[in-house]
Amino acid sequence: MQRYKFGMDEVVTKVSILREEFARDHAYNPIEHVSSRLKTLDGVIDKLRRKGLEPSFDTIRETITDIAGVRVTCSFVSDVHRVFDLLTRQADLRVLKVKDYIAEPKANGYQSLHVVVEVPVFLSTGTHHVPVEVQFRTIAMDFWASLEHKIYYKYDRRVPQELLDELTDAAVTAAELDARMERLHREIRHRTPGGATRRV
Ligand code: 0O2
Repeated sequence: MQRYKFGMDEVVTKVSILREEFARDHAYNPIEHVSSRLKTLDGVIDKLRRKGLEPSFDTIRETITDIAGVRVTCSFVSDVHRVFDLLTRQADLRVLKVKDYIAEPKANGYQSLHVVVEVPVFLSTGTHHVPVEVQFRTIAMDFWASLEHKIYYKYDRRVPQELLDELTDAAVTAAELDARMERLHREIRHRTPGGATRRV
């Protein structure tokens, strides 16, 4: 677990460096919030059971790639892609898996861009490569996902259908809000000093 924590810390540092550089050199911050978490051993065993696998260190190493998780919340969808590109292009990271739930939202409406990167962790025993899952999303996507997560816990995964329908509907509203805010943001960025807008 310690190696996963170190890998996670490295990714958090990388994102924090990008965030600081943007704020200082570009006077613009595409990253709103960064958080990280290590899955508990119970959580890992639970996930293995859901996948129908027996818990062993080898199966954990081979199949569970989100023990270390980092979440990057951005203001706009374009920022999500921008920060994703900047991180995954870094030479010491290897991209293992990408799941683009923004291009293809889940049936319940869930949206986020997930990537599993392999990070080298340098210890006294040598170099160890650990997977870290990074989830990129907008504030609206994050708002939706945290509420949905809470509802699932509250109903112990047996959520009434009308609530599920309403959640899916709310996800569409969140995506519309994202598109609208992005459009406004672009208009403001291209507003001329006289006040006229140049649409892009
Ligand atoms: P937690 O509590 O965040 O750790 P795979 O790992 O590819 O075999 P998995 O785990 O389904 O299969 O991968 P996926 O689809 O990339 O989802 C991983 C994580 O994304 C989940 O972790 C959640 O954090 C988030 N996620 C995925 N789908 C949903 C969703 O419908 N609603 C919400 N709120 N979050 C979602 P965990 O381990 O499920 O949970």
